[in-house]
Amino acid sequence: MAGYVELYTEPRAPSFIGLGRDYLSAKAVILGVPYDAGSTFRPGCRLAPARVREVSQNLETYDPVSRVDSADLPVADVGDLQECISPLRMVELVSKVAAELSSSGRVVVGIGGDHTVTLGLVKGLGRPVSLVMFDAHLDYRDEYPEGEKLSHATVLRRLRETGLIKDALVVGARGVSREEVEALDEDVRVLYAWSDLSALRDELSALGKPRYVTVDVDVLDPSVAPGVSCPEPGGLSYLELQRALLEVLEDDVVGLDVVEVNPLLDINDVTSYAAAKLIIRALPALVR
Ligand SMILES: [Mn+2]
Repeated sequence: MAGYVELYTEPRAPSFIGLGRDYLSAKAVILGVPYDAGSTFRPGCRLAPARVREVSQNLETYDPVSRVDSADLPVADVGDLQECISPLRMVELVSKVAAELSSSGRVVVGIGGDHTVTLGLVKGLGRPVSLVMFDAHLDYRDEYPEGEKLSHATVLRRLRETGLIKDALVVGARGVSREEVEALDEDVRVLYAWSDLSALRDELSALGKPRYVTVDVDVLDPSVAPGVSCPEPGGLSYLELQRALLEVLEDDVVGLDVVEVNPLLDINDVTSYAAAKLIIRALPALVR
């Protein structure tokens, strides 16, 4: 049986931290989605999967505290989804590949691509989940730009409409519109960037399970992650994000993505490095 993975993905060298492609025996699988037609401002994040893989070669994968080396874990890198222009086709292909990969309980780790790719990844889970979204923005517009229903600025709204997201917690938001805030319902909670992040634990205890986690790297401060399409001042430090992410990953997480790295706008690849390190640190929690 030729599966969707063989049909719609291509291996990419170098692989993320040198992982193999054998997804059948893996507990987590990395999938790049080089798609940025949903970027409303400055394109370029279709180049992120390749750049994040490349810089991952230069990062240490060993954690001296847990004594776990992420490069030794049962994780595979299947490469990238074939390139898509249409958002509907991208969502369809991503969801088919993600569904196949996540059967047998494998956790898919998506590397975007713009934030629209999360729609496909969540759809691929095939069951309702609760969402934790790290993002400078709410991505809750109905149309953006005017007339466009499927862009990175509308992704949380579209996710809610699919019924696949029971409830959601947005962490680190600070660039929001009146329209979005007024449209939020009580099942979407927001921990703004200026709040005390120690409130995360209480917020998580009120959130349903299982959980899908999406990290838009623009949640980081632009001084930490300048390579993003829509930077917003006042963001998290790298360690604040890593700590918060690891806290979220303590409990019943069925999928993760890291999106919106834009290598064309980056400085010395620091944003790609931040994304790669975050994934390296997240892997042990995903294969437990
Ligand atoms: Mn976003």
